[in-house]
Amino acid sequence: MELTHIEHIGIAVKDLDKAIEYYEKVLGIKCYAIEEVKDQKVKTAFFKIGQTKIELLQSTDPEGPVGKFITKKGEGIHHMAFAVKNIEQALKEAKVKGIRLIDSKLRRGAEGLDIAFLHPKTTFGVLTEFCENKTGKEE
Ligand code: CMX
Repeated sequence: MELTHIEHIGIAVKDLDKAIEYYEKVLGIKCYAIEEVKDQKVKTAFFKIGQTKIELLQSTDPEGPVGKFITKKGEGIHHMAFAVKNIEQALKEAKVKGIRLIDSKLRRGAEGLDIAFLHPKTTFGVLTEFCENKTGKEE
């Protein structure tokens, strides 16, 4: 597989507006997009530092993945996402190498990217996402 960079780091927060205020007023980086991803039961806010994004995630459903994470572990780093050249190939390779796939089929993530997750129990505790931008739009 070919990973090109860290696409984003996902951070679970309880209150998106309060978290945005911290990133903007303390760290001085501007939120450039807010988007609800219904499929993932989250509302997201994006920031960009160099080539890497920070994705803040507020759950819209306590039974969703971020809702459950917050209940169990509280706020904090939720996942790391790698940009890959060929997501289907990357998933195939991970599976062959014994990694448990959460998604064997691609999902549509924020910003229209094709995404898929690897289970944290087989990736040393880090929920890992692969992303490929097939939108034709520059990120
Ligand atoms: N990072 C590390 N470990 C995690 C985790 C995370 N984000 N979320 C759950 N875990 C751990 C649990 O604590 C649990 O550990 P223990 O067994 O030691 O207690 C273990 O993983 C298995 O948990 P589970 O019972 O299978 O847990 P869940 O039902 O909570 O599901 C997971 C966990 C990762 C399969 C689920 O959250 C998932 O499918 N995630 C992928 C989708 C997602 O996270 N979407 C939100 C982001 C969307 C976006 O970026 O747009």
